[in-house]
Amino acid sequence: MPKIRKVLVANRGEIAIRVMRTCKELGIATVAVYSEADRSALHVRTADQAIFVGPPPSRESYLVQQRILDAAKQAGADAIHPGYGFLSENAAFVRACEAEGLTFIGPPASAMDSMGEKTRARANMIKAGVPVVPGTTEPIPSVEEARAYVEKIGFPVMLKAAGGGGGKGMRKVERMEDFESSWRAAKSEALNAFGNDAVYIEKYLEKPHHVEIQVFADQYGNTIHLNERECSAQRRHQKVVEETPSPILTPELRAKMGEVAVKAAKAVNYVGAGTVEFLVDVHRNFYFLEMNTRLQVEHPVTEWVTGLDLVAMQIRAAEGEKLGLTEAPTPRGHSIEVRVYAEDPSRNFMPSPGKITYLRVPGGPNVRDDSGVFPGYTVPNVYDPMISKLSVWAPTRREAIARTQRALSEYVVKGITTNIRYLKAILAHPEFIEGDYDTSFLTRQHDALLGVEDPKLSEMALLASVVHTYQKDQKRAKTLPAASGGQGGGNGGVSPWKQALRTRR
Ligand code: MV4
Repeated sequence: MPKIRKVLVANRGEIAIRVMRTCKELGIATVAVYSEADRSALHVRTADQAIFVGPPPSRESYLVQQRILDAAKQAGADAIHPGYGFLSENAAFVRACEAEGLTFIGPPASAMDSMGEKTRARANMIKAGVPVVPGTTEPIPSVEEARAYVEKIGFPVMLKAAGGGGGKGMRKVERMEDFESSWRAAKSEALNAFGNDAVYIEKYLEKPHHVEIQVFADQYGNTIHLNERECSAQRRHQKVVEETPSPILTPELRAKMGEVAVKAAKAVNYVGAGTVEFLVDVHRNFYFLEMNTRLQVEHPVTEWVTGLDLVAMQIRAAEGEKLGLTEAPTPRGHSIEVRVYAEDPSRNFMPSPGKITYLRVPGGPNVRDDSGVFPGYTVPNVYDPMISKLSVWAPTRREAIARTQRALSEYVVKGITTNIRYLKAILAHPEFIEGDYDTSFLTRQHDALLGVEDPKLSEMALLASVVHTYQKDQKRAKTLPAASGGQGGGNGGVSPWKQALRTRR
Protein backbone atom coordinates (compact mmCIF):
# COMPACT_ATOMS: atom_id res chain seq x y z
CA MET A 1 0.00 0.00 0.00
CA PRO A 2 1.38 3.44 -0.94
CA LYS A 3 2.24 6.12 1.62
CA ILE A 4 -0.20 8.97 2.09
CA ARG A 5 1.30 12.23 0.80
CA LYS A 6 -1.59 14.68 0.87
CA VAL A 7 -4.58 14.67 3.23
CA LEU A 8 -7.80 16.59 2.77
CA VAL A 9 -9.28 17.33 6.20
CA ALA A 10 -13.07 17.26 5.80
CA ASN A 11 -13.74 19.30 8.91
CA ARG A 12 -13.31 22.70 10.56
CA GLY A 13 -12.26 24.26 13.86
CA GLU A 14 -9.97 22.71 16.42
CA ILE A 15 -10.16 19.14 15.11
CA ALA A 16 -9.14 20.14 11.59
CA ILE A 17 -6.12 21.92 13.07
CA ARG A 18 -5.35 18.96 15.35
CA VAL A 19 -5.22 16.60 12.36
CA MET A 20 -3.10 19.00 10.28
CA ARG A 21 -0.55 19.34 13.08
CA THR A 22 0.24 15.63 12.93
CA CYS A 23 0.23 15.64 9.12
CA LYS A 24 2.88 18.36 9.19
CA GLU A 25 5.03 16.35 11.58
CA LEU A 26 4.76 13.36 9.25
CA GLY A 27 5.67 15.42 6.16
CA ILE A 28 2.18 15.06 4.72
CA ALA A 29 0.66 18.01 2.83
CA THR A 30 -2.72 19.31 4.07
CA VAL A 31 -5.83 20.57 2.30
CA ALA A 32 -8.57 22.45 4.16
CA VAL A 33 -12.16 22.83 3.03
CA TYR A 34 -14.18 25.83 4.13
CA SER A 35 -17.66 27.27 3.92
CA GLU A 36 -18.63 30.86 3.34
CA ALA A 37 -18.69 31.36 7.15
CA ASP A 38 -15.14 30.03 7.51
CA ARG A 39 -13.24 32.14 4.96
CA SER A 40 -11.02 33.59 7.68
CA ALA A 41 -11.03 30.55 10.00
CA LEU A 42 -7.83 29.26 11.57
CA HIS A 43 -8.03 25.82 9.95
CA VAL A 44 -7.91 27.53 6.54
CA ARG A 45 -4.77 29.45 7.52
CA THR A 46 -3.18 26.32 8.98
CA ALA A 47 -3.52 24.20 5.83
CA ASP A 48 -1.10 24.24 2.91
CA GLN A 49 -4.06 24.74 0.60
CA ALA A 50 -7.77 25.49 1.04
CA ILE A 51 -10.82 24.84 -1.12
CA PHE A 52 -14.22 26.51 -0.86
CA VAL A 53 -17.13 24.08 -0.51
CA GLY A 54 -20.29 26.15 -0.16
CA PRO A 55 -22.64 28.27 1.96
CA PRO A 56 -22.47 28.44 5.78
CA PRO A 57 -25.00 25.72 6.70
CA SER A 58 -23.06 22.44 6.95
CA ARG A 59 -25.87 20.68 5.04
CA GLU A 60 -24.84 22.78 2.04
CA SER A 61 -21.06 22.59 2.49
CA TYR A 62 -19.21 20.28 4.93
CA LEU A 63 -21.89 17.58 4.58
CA VAL A 64 -22.12 17.57 0.78
CA GLN A 65 -20.19 14.42 -0.08
CA GLN A 66 -19.62 15.23 -3.74
CA ARG A 67 -18.22 18.67 -2.92
CA ILE A 68 -15.71 17.15 -0.51
CA LEU A 69 -14.73 14.44 -3.01
CA ASP A 70 -14.37 17.02 -5.80
CA ALA A 71 -12.18 19.17 -3.55
CA ALA A 72 -9.94 16.18 -2.80
CA LYS A 73 -9.57 15.36 -6.49
CA GLN A 74 -8.98 19.00 -7.42
CA ALA A 75 -6.21 19.27 -4.80
CA GLY A 76 -4.68 15.94 -5.72
CA ALA A 77 -5.15 14.56 -2.19
CA ASP A 78 -4.77 10.81 -1.77
CA ALA A 79 -6.62 10.54 1.54
CA ILE A 80 -9.46 12.15 3.52
CA HIS A 81 -9.51 12.57 7.30
CA PRO A 82 -13.08 13.25 8.45
CA GLY A 83 -12.40 14.46 12.03
CA TYR A 84 -15.47 13.95 14.23
CA GLY A 85 -19.10 14.81 13.43
CA PHE A 86 -19.97 15.79 9.83
CA LEU A 87 -19.19 12.81 7.54
CA SER A 88 -17.03 10.90 10.01
CA GLU A 89 -19.50 8.06 10.66
CA ASN A 90 -21.18 7.99 7.27
CA ALA A 91 -20.71 4.57 5.68
CA ALA A 92 -21.95 5.82 2.28
CA PHE A 93 -19.20 8.45 2.30
CA VAL A 94 -16.55 5.83 3.06
CA ARG A 95 -17.77 3.81 0.05
CA ALA A 96 -17.78 6.94 -2.12
CA CYS A 97 -14.15 7.65 -1.14
CA GLU A 98 -13.16 4.11 -2.07
CA ALA A 99 -14.98 4.37 -5.40
CA GLU A 100 -12.94 7.50 -6.15
CA GLY A 101 -9.67 5.82 -5.19
CA LEU A 102 -9.29 7.97 -2.05
CA THR A 103 -8.14 6.49 1.26
CA PHE A 104 -10.65 7.17 4.04
CA ILE A 105 -8.68 7.58 7.28
CA GLY A 106 -11.05 5.68 9.53
CA PRO A 107 -12.80 2.34 9.89
CA PRO A 108 -14.28 0.36 6.98
CA ALA A 109 -17.88 1.08 5.95
CA SER A 110 -18.89 -2.41 7.09
CA ALA A 111 -17.86 -1.67 10.70
CA MET A 112 -19.93 1.54 10.61
CA ASP A 113 -22.89 -0.48 9.28
CA SER A 114 -22.55 -2.98 12.14
CA MET A 115 -22.51 -0.27 14.83
CA GLY A 116 -24.54 2.63 13.41
CA GLU A 117 -27.99 1.27 14.07
CA LYS A 118 -28.37 0.72 17.83
CA THR A 119 -30.57 -2.40 17.82
CA ARG A 120 -28.32 -4.06 15.24
CA ALA A 121 -25.27 -3.10 17.28
CA ARG A 122 -26.86 -4.64 20.40
CA ALA A 123 -27.65 -7.86 18.53
CA ASN A 124 -24.07 -8.00 17.18
CA MET A 125 -22.63 -7.44 20.66
CA ILE A 126 -24.81 -10.11 22.29
CA LYS A 127 -23.63 -12.56 19.62
CA ALA A 128 -20.02 -11.63 20.43
CA GLY A 129 -20.54 -12.15 24.16
CA VAL A 130 -20.41 -8.47 25.11
CA PRO A 131 -22.78 -7.51 27.97
CA VAL A 132 -25.46 -5.03 26.85
CA VAL A 133 -28.03 -3.16 28.95
CA PRO A 134 -30.96 -5.58 29.43
CA GLY A 135 -33.68 -4.86 26.87
CA THR A 136 -34.83 -5.63 23.35
CA THR A 137 -32.62 -6.20 20.30
CA GLU A 138 -35.44 -5.36 17.90
CA PRO A 139 -37.46 -2.18 17.52
CA ILE A 140 -40.92 -2.69 19.04
CA PRO A 141 -43.60 -2.61 16.33
CA SER A 142 -46.58 -1.39 18.40
CA VAL A 143 -47.34 0.36 21.67
CA GLU A 144 -49.32 -2.73 22.78
CA GLU A 145 -46.28 -4.99 22.38
CA ALA A 146 -44.14 -2.36 24.09
CA ARG A 147 -46.50 -2.33 27.07
CA ALA A 148 -46.48 -6.11 27.25
CA TYR A 149 -42.66 -6.13 27.28
CA VAL A 150 -42.51 -3.51 30.04
CA GLU A 151 -44.99 -5.51 32.14
CA LYS A 152 -42.44 -8.32 31.95
CA ILE A 153 -39.22 -6.40 32.82
CA GLY A 154 -40.78 -3.75 35.10
CA PHE A 155 -40.30 0.02 35.50
CA PRO A 156 -38.35 2.20 35.16
CA VAL A 157 -37.46 1.71 31.50
CA MET A 158 -35.66 3.77 28.89
CA LEU A 159 -37.13 4.18 25.41
CA LYS A 160 -34.36 4.74 22.87
CA ALA A 161 -34.20 5.52 19.17
CA ALA A 162 -32.82 2.62 17.13
CA GLY A 163 -31.57 5.01 14.45
CA GLY A 164 -28.82 6.73 16.43
CA GLY A 165 -27.44 7.49 19.85
CA GLY A 166 -26.45 10.57 21.78
CA GLY A 167 -29.61 10.87 23.86
CA LYS A 168 -31.95 11.96 21.04
CA GLY A 169 -35.32 10.19 21.03
CA MET A 170 -34.57 8.93 24.54
CA ARG A 171 -37.28 8.86 27.24
CA LYS A 172 -37.28 7.53 30.77
CA VAL A 173 -40.66 6.06 31.75
CA GLU A 174 -41.57 5.31 35.35
CA ARG A 175 -45.27 4.43 35.28
CA MET A 176 -47.74 2.82 32.89
CA GLU A 177 -49.89 6.01 33.00
CA ASP A 178 -47.07 7.87 31.20
CA PHE A 179 -46.11 5.10 28.83
CA GLU A 180 -48.16 5.93 25.76
CA SER A 181 -47.34 9.66 25.71
CA SER A 182 -43.62 8.93 26.24
CA TRP A 183 -43.73 6.31 23.50
CA ARG A 184 -45.20 8.84 21.06
CA ALA A 185 -42.73 11.55 22.09
CA ALA A 186 -39.74 9.22 21.66
CA LYS A 187 -40.96 8.11 18.24
CA SER A 188 -41.52 11.60 16.89
CA GLU A 189 -38.16 12.83 18.25
CA ALA A 190 -36.43 9.81 16.71
CA LEU A 191 -38.07 10.46 13.34
CA ASN A 192 -37.00 14.08 13.53
CA ALA A 193 -33.39 13.36 14.45
CA PHE A 194 -32.67 10.21 12.42
CA GLY A 195 -35.47 9.97 9.82
CA ASN A 196 -36.37 6.67 11.46
CA ASP A 197 -39.05 6.36 14.16
CA ALA A 198 -38.01 2.88 15.35
CA VAL A 199 -37.78 2.73 19.15
CA TYR A 200 -36.56 -0.07 21.43
CA ILE A 201 -36.64 -0.61 25.19
CA GLU A 202 -33.94 -0.93 27.85
CA LYS A 203 -34.13 -1.38 31.58
CA TYR A 204 -33.33 2.01 33.13
CA LEU A 205 -30.04 2.10 35.04
CA GLU A 206 -29.99 4.45 38.05
CA LYS A 207 -27.16 7.02 38.19
CA PRO A 208 -24.78 5.22 35.86
CA HIS A 209 -21.23 6.28 35.09
CA HIS A 210 -20.28 6.82 31.48
CA VAL A 211 -16.94 5.12 30.96
CA GLU A 212 -15.59 4.55 27.47
CA ILE A 213 -12.68 2.48 26.22
CA GLN A 214 -10.40 3.66 23.41
CA VAL A 215 -9.63 0.84 21.01
CA PHE A 216 -7.23 0.65 18.13
CA ALA A 217 -6.83 -1.91 15.35
CA ASP A 218 -4.68 -2.36 12.26
CA GLN A 219 -5.84 -3.92 8.97
CA TYR A 220 -4.59 -7.37 10.01
CA GLY A 221 -6.86 -7.93 12.99
CA ASN A 222 -4.35 -6.80 15.63
CA THR A 223 -6.61 -5.02 18.11
CA ILE A 224 -5.76 -3.43 21.44
CA HIS A 225 -7.39 -1.10 23.92
CA LEU A 226 -5.80 2.12 25.17
CA ASN A 227 -7.58 2.28 28.53
CA GLU A 228 -10.62 4.30 29.51
CA ARG A 229 -11.97 7.81 29.71
CA GLU A 230 -14.42 8.86 32.42
CA CYS A 231 -17.09 11.01 30.75
CA SER A 232 -19.82 11.25 33.37
CA ALA A 233 -19.68 15.06 33.55
CA GLN A 234 -22.20 15.78 30.82
CA ARG A 235 -25.08 18.16 30.41
CA ARG A 236 -27.81 17.41 27.91
CA HIS A 237 -25.65 14.59 26.55
CA GLN A 238 -22.79 16.99 25.82
CA LYS A 239 -19.56 16.07 27.54
CA VAL A 240 -18.05 18.94 29.50
CA VAL A 241 -15.13 17.38 31.42
CA GLU A 242 -13.32 14.13 30.63
CA GLU A 243 -10.51 12.41 32.49
CA THR A 244 -8.36 9.33 32.53
CA PRO A 245 -7.88 7.13 34.49
CA SER A 246 -11.48 6.94 35.67
CA PRO A 247 -11.50 7.50 39.43
CA ILE A 248 -13.97 4.60 39.83
CA LEU A 249 -12.09 1.85 37.96
CA THR A 250 -9.91 -0.72 39.65
CA PRO A 251 -7.07 -2.29 37.65
CA GLU A 252 -9.18 -5.46 37.47
CA LEU A 253 -12.26 -3.68 36.11
CA ARG A 254 -10.08 -1.76 33.63
CA ALA A 255 -8.61 -4.99 32.32
CA LYS A 256 -12.04 -6.62 32.09
CA MET A 257 -13.65 -3.67 30.29
CA GLY A 258 -10.63 -3.37 27.99
CA GLU A 259 -10.88 -7.03 27.07
CA VAL A 260 -14.61 -6.70 26.33
CA ALA A 261 -14.02 -3.55 24.23
CA VAL A 262 -11.43 -5.41 22.15
CA LYS A 263 -13.93 -8.25 21.71
CA ALA A 264 -16.54 -5.72 20.50
CA ALA A 265 -14.10 -4.18 17.98
CA LYS A 266 -12.96 -7.57 16.69
CA ALA A 267 -16.58 -8.71 16.23
CA VAL A 268 -17.12 -5.97 13.63
CA ASN A 269 -13.63 -6.24 12.03
CA TYR A 270 -12.78 -2.78 13.24
CA VAL A 271 -9.78 -0.84 11.85
CA GLY A 272 -8.26 2.35 13.25
CA ALA A 273 -9.33 4.40 16.29
CA GLY A 274 -12.70 3.67 17.85
CA THR A 275 -14.45 4.02 21.18
CA VAL A 276 -16.65 1.54 22.98
CA GLU A 277 -19.01 3.32 25.39
CA PHE A 278 -20.22 1.61 28.54
CA LEU A 279 -22.62 2.46 31.31
CA VAL A 280 -21.27 1.36 34.70
CA ASP A 281 -23.93 0.90 37.38
CA VAL A 282 -23.70 1.38 41.14
CA HIS A 283 -22.62 -2.25 41.58
CA ARG A 284 -19.84 -1.69 39.03
CA ASN A 285 -21.53 -3.91 36.44
CA PHE A 286 -20.80 -2.56 32.99
CA TYR A 287 -22.92 -2.67 29.85
CA PHE A 288 -22.20 -1.86 26.21
CA LEU A 289 -23.99 1.33 25.17
CA GLU A 290 -22.70 2.14 21.69
CA MET A 291 -19.52 2.25 19.65
CA ASN A 292 -18.28 5.50 18.17
CA THR A 293 -16.57 4.68 14.91
CA ARG A 294 -14.39 7.79 14.79
CA LEU A 295 -11.66 9.73 16.57
CA GLN A 296 -13.36 11.42 19.51
CA VAL A 297 -13.27 14.98 20.80
CA GLU A 298 -11.73 13.81 24.09
CA HIS A 299 -8.87 11.78 22.58
CA PRO A 300 -6.16 14.13 24.01
CA VAL A 301 -6.49 12.71 27.55
CA THR A 302 -5.65 9.27 26.18
CA GLU A 303 -2.69 10.76 24.31
CA TRP A 304 -1.44 12.41 27.52
CA VAL A 305 -1.32 9.21 29.61
CA THR A 306 -0.18 6.84 26.84
CA GLY A 307 2.28 9.16 25.08
CA LEU A 308 0.75 8.14 21.74
CA ASP A 309 -0.37 10.29 18.81
CA LEU A 310 -3.72 8.81 17.82
CA VAL A 311 -3.90 10.74 14.54
CA ALA A 312 -0.47 9.45 13.50
CA MET A 313 -1.64 5.94 14.39
CA GLN A 314 -4.80 6.42 12.28
CA ILE A 315 -2.71 7.51 9.30
CA ARG A 316 -0.30 4.58 9.66
CA ALA A 317 -3.18 2.11 9.95
CA ALA A 318 -4.78 3.62 6.82
CA GLU A 319 -1.47 3.17 5.00
CA GLY A 320 -1.58 -0.50 5.91
CA GLU A 321 1.16 -0.43 8.53
CA LYS A 322 1.11 -3.07 11.24
CA LEU A 323 0.26 -2.05 14.79
CA GLY A 324 3.49 -1.74 16.78
CA LEU A 325 1.90 -2.41 20.17
CA THR A 326 0.63 -5.78 21.33
CA GLU A 327 -1.17 -4.64 24.48
CA ALA A 328 -2.51 -1.61 26.31
CA PRO A 329 0.31 0.62 27.56
CA THR A 330 0.14 1.09 31.34
CA PRO A 331 -1.32 4.58 31.74
CA ARG A 332 1.10 7.06 33.25
CA GLY A 333 -0.23 9.78 35.58
CA HIS A 334 -3.54 11.57 35.15
CA SER A 335 -5.10 13.75 32.48
CA ILE A 336 -8.16 16.03 32.46
CA GLU A 337 -9.80 17.81 29.53
CA VAL A 338 -12.33 20.63 29.76
CA ARG A 339 -14.32 21.93 26.82
CA VAL A 340 -14.36 25.70 26.45
CA TYR A 341 -17.57 26.88 24.80
CA ALA A 342 -18.70 30.26 23.48
CA GLU A 343 -21.89 30.07 25.54
CA ASP A 344 -23.52 31.79 28.49
CA PRO A 345 -24.21 29.43 31.40
CA SER A 346 -26.36 32.08 33.11
CA ARG A 347 -28.62 32.24 30.05
CA ASN A 348 -29.32 28.53 29.92
CA PHE A 349 -26.02 27.94 28.08
CA MET A 350 -27.17 29.90 25.07
CA PRO A 351 -24.47 30.06 22.39
CA SER A 352 -22.58 33.35 22.50
CA PRO A 353 -21.08 33.86 19.06
CA GLY A 354 -19.27 37.08 18.18
CA LYS A 355 -15.87 38.69 17.86
CA ILE A 356 -13.05 37.71 20.20
CA THR A 357 -11.51 41.08 21.01
CA TYR A 358 -8.78 39.78 23.33
CA LEU A 359 -7.41 36.30 23.90
CA ARG A 360 -4.86 34.92 26.32
CA VAL A 361 -4.32 31.21 26.06
CA PRO A 362 -2.91 29.14 28.94
CA GLY A 363 0.49 27.54 28.70
CA GLY A 364 3.22 26.25 30.98
CA PRO A 365 4.20 22.72 31.90
CA ASN A 366 1.96 19.89 30.70
CA VAL A 367 -0.83 22.10 29.40
CA ARG A 368 -2.31 21.64 25.93
CA ASP A 369 -4.79 23.97 24.29
CA ASP A 370 -6.48 22.56 21.18
CA SER A 371 -8.13 25.67 19.88
CA GLY A 372 -9.74 26.81 16.66
CA VAL A 373 -9.76 30.54 17.36
CA PHE A 374 -7.47 33.58 17.53
CA PRO A 375 -7.71 37.24 18.68
CA GLY A 376 -9.93 39.17 16.26
CA TYR A 377 -11.73 36.01 15.11
CA THR A 378 -15.51 36.07 14.95
CA VAL A 379 -17.10 32.86 16.28
CA PRO A 380 -19.85 32.10 13.75
CA ASN A 381 -23.36 31.18 14.92
CA VAL A 382 -23.92 28.32 12.47
CA TYR A 383 -21.60 25.68 14.00
CA ASP A 384 -20.92 24.03 17.34
CA PRO A 385 -19.81 26.78 19.75
CA MET A 386 -16.86 24.83 21.22
CA ILE A 387 -13.82 27.10 20.79
CA SER A 388 -11.15 25.04 22.52
CA LYS A 389 -10.29 21.94 24.47
CA LEU A 390 -7.94 22.54 27.36
CA SER A 391 -6.17 19.42 28.57
CA VAL A 392 -3.48 18.85 31.16
CA TRP A 393 -1.28 16.07 32.49
CA ALA A 394 0.01 15.62 36.05
CA PRO A 395 1.38 12.72 38.08
CA THR A 396 -1.77 12.44 40.22
CA ARG A 397 -5.46 13.33 39.93
CA ARG A 398 -5.18 15.93 42.68
CA GLU A 399 -2.35 17.68 40.85
CA ALA A 400 -4.18 17.40 37.53
CA ILE A 401 -7.19 19.21 39.05
CA ALA A 402 -4.92 21.93 40.45
CA ARG A 403 -3.17 22.27 37.09
CA THR A 404 -6.49 22.52 35.21
CA GLN A 405 -7.61 25.25 37.62
CA ARG A 406 -4.31 27.07 37.16
CA ALA A 407 -4.60 26.85 33.36
CA LEU A 408 -8.25 27.99 33.44
CA SER A 409 -7.24 30.98 35.56
CA GLU A 410 -4.83 31.98 32.78
CA TYR A 411 -7.52 31.73 30.11
CA VAL A 412 -8.85 35.17 29.14
CA VAL A 413 -11.43 35.52 26.37
CA LYS A 414 -12.97 38.94 25.81
CA GLY A 415 -15.74 40.03 23.46
CA ILE A 416 -17.80 36.85 23.87
CA THR A 417 -19.13 34.96 26.87
CA THR A 418 -17.59 31.58 27.69
CA ASN A 419 -18.22 28.76 30.17
CA ILE A 420 -14.77 29.16 31.80
CA ARG A 421 -16.19 30.12 35.22
CA TYR A 422 -18.60 27.18 35.05
CA LEU A 423 -15.67 24.82 34.31
CA LYS A 424 -13.79 26.18 37.35
CA ALA A 425 -16.89 25.59 39.49
CA ILE A 426 -17.08 21.96 38.32
CA LEU A 427 -13.44 21.33 39.18
CA ALA A 428 -13.88 22.98 42.59
CA HIS A 429 -17.01 20.99 43.45
CA PRO A 430 -16.53 18.49 46.32
CA GLU A 431 -18.29 15.77 44.34
CA PHE A 432 -15.86 16.16 41.44
CA ILE A 433 -12.85 16.36 43.75
CA GLU A 434 -14.11 13.25 45.55
CA GLY A 435 -14.09 11.51 42.16
CA ASP A 436 -17.36 9.59 42.39
CA TYR A 437 -19.57 11.76 40.20
CA ASP A 438 -22.13 9.99 38.02
CA THR A 439 -24.05 11.13 34.94
CA SER A 440 -26.56 13.02 37.11
CA PHE A 441 -23.84 15.26 38.65
CA LEU A 442 -24.13 18.35 36.44
CA THR A 443 -27.95 18.32 36.48
CA ARG A 444 -28.18 17.79 40.24
CA GLN A 445 -25.60 20.49 41.01
CA HIS A 446 -26.85 22.93 38.37
CA ASP A 447 -27.51 25.85 40.76
CA ALA A 448 -24.32 25.39 42.78
CA LEU A 449 -22.22 25.28 39.60
CA LEU A 450 -23.80 28.41 38.20
CA GLY A 451 -22.86 30.22 41.38
CA VAL A 452 -26.50 31.08 42.01
CA GLU A 453 -26.25 33.64 44.79
CA ASP A 454 -26.50 32.45 48.33
CA PRO A 455 -29.04 34.95 49.78
CA LYS A 456 -27.13 35.15 53.10
CA LEU A 457 -23.85 35.92 51.37
CA SER A 458 -25.33 38.61 49.15
CA GLU A 459 -26.97 40.26 52.20
CA MET A 460 -23.55 40.28 53.92
CA ALA A 461 -21.89 41.77 50.83
CA LEU A 462 -24.55 44.47 50.73
CA LEU A 463 -24.04 45.28 54.39
CA ALA A 464 -20.28 45.47 53.93
CA SER A 465 -20.62 47.86 51.02
CA VAL A 466 -23.02 50.04 53.01
CA VAL A 467 -20.59 50.26 55.91
CA HIS A 468 -17.73 51.02 53.52
CA THR A 469 -19.67 53.80 51.76
CA TYR A 470 -20.79 55.25 55.07
CA GLN A 471 -17.25 55.32 56.47
CA LYS A 472 -15.92 56.93 53.30
CA ASP A 473 -18.59 59.60 53.43
CA GLN A 474 -17.87 60.26 57.09
CA LYS A 475 -14.18 60.69 56.30
CA ARG A 476 -14.93 63.02 53.38
CA ALA A 477 -17.34 65.05 55.49
CA LYS A 478 -14.49 65.66 57.92
CA THR A 479 -11.87 66.64 55.33
CA LEU A 480 -13.95 68.48 52.69
CA PRO A 481 -16.23 71.49 52.92
CA ALA A 482 -19.84 70.37 53.29
CA ALA A 483 -21.66 69.72 50.00
CA SER A 484 -25.03 71.33 49.42
CA GLY A 485 -27.67 69.46 51.37
CA GLY A 486 -25.16 68.61 54.07
CA GLN A 487 -24.69 65.13 55.35
CA GLY A 488 -25.18 62.35 52.81
CA GLY A 489 -23.05 63.97 50.09
CA GLY A 490 -25.75 65.66 48.04
CA ASN A 491 -28.20 62.79 47.97
CA GLY A 492 -31.15 64.59 49.38
CA GLY A 493 -30.48 63.28 52.86
CA VAL A 494 -31.11 59.65 51.92
CA SER A 495 -29.08 57.37 54.14
CA PRO A 496 -26.36 55.34 52.42
CA TRP A 497 -27.93 51.96 53.17
CA LYS A 498 -31.19 53.04 51.58
CA GLN A 499 -29.23 54.22 48.55
CA ALA A 500 -27.47 50.89 48.32
CA LEU A 501 -30.76 49.04 48.45
CA ARG A 502 -32.21 51.28 45.74
CA THR A 503 -29.37 50.64 43.34
CA ARG A 504 -29.35 46.93 44.07
CA ARG A 505 -33.05 46.20 43.69
C1 MV4 B 1 -29.22 5.14 29.67
C2 MV4 B 1 -29.30 5.63 30.98
C3 MV4 B 1 -29.89 4.83 31.92
N1 MV4 B 1 -30.36 3.61 31.59
N2 MV4 B 1 -29.71 3.92 29.38
C4 MV4 B 1 -27.65 9.10 27.58
C5 MV4 B 1 -26.99 9.30 26.26
C6 MV4 B 1 -26.97 7.98 25.59
N3 MV4 B 1 -25.67 7.76 25.01
C7 MV4 B 1 -27.32 6.99 26.66
N4 MV4 B 1 -27.73 7.71 27.82
C8 MV4 B 1 -28.22 7.08 28.90
N5 MV4 B 1 -28.68 5.84 28.68
C9 MV4 B 1 -30.26 3.20 30.33
N6 MV4 B 1 -30.75 1.99 30.01
C10 MV4 B 1 -28.80 6.91 31.24
C11 MV4 B 1 -28.27 7.64 30.20
C12 MV4 B 1 -27.83 8.97 30.55
C13 MV4 B 1 -26.53 9.37 30.39
C14 MV4 B 1 -25.56 8.53 29.89
C15 MV4 B 1 -24.27 8.93 29.74
C16 MV4 B 1 -23.93 10.23 30.10
C17 MV4 B 1 -24.87 11.10 30.58
C18 MV4 B 1 -26.17 10.69 30.74
C19 MV4 B 1 -27.10 11.57 31.26
C20 MV4 B 1 -28.38 11.15 31.42
C21 MV4 B 1 -28.76 9.86 31.07
